[in-house]
Amino acid sequence: MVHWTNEEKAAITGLWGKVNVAECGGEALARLLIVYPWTQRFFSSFGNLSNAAAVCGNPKVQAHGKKVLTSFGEAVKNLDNIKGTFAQLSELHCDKLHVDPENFRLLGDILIIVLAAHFGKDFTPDVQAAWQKLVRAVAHSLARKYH
Ligand code: HNI
Repeated sequence: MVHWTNEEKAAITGLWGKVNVAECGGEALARLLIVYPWTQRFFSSFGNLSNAAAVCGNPKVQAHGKKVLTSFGEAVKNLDNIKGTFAQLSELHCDKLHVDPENFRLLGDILIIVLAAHFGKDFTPDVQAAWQKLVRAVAHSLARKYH
């Protein structure tokens, strides 16, 4: 189990309270699809992903990004039980969707970049360190049911 200091918990929940989930979620998924184009193969039903502008303006990408970041928010609410929180989603991504778990790590790092861009100086090194730990824990939990 991941151990959190009170400072880390405060850094995570403090920033999360200011996150625009639709905006940051949409941007994070769009950037994942653009920066790592092979991730597009999971979203062949989403329509036009032919270039960066198409990806960013694709309503299905935006909606799914919001869904993913909303779900990520469950980790923030359950910092002491991230594994349990994502047990079912881990099974879904593994058994049904066959998403390579490396992609969870990539999305986590992209999310950090999106948060840094949105929050600028407020995204201090301490806040970043706590968030890096969080995105790793989420990626780890989602990858848990792979075998
Ligand atoms: Ni992910 C569906 C959460 C990362 C590919 N994903 C979901 C759903 C949630 C979710 C919630 C909806 C489940 C349902 O319908 O019951 N995904 C998350 C979270 C992360 C994540 C919390 C990481 C933080 N997913 C990824 C990554 C990929 C991914 C990195 C691929 C690159 N997810 C999918 C696909 C679906 C999906 C594909 C199904 C989409 C659809 O609706 O067709």
